[in-house]
Amino acid sequence: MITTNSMRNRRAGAAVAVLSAAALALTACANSEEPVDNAAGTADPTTAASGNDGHTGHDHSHDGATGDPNATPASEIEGATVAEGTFKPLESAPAGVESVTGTAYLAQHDDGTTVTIEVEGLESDTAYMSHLHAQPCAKDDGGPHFMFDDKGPEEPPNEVHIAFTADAEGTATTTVSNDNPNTKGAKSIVLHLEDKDGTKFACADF
Ligand SMILES: [Cu+2]
Repeated sequence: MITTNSMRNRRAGAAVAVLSAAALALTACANSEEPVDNAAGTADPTTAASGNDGHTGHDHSHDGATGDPNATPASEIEGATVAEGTFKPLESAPAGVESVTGTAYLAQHDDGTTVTIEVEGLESDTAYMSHLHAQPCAKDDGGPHFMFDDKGPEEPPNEVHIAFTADAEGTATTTVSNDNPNTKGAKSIVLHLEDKDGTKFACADF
């Protein structure tokens, strides 16, 4: 579902700065085994200096990916075009998260992209990871990560990652922003366990 917010936004700039300041991040997906080509990446010097020689599937560094529960949610950014999706459990969802529900919002606006997720049915006080993905949920559970530049690094800010932690009730709401507005190739958002395989357990189509 696509909607357009009617008024201009004043707070998106602050939200974008949160992400732009931290360019390093992990990748939790199985498609992240290839070495990162930093030379083809973005101009952010902290990314280029990371010397990241490729992911081994998972680590616990969330720089550039940690959501901000207090940021202006994507659904409330003035002047934004907002796509909305509903989280459904994947067949691979293990016990504990097999009844996960929720909503994802993908907003495009003058300052870039903002993603907000609202999730219920998680395990209490548990950390998870999510990303924008390049395929619909019905195709290979969302397929590989969405990348703004498909020859760029497999990490933020070239990808959109959202680390989040469920509260005692097993719910989580958080927001991440990116200064690139071109999310045309982002078809879904996938939720992952923080296990060594980054197991996909839920997906929402945009
Ligand atoms: Cu993912």
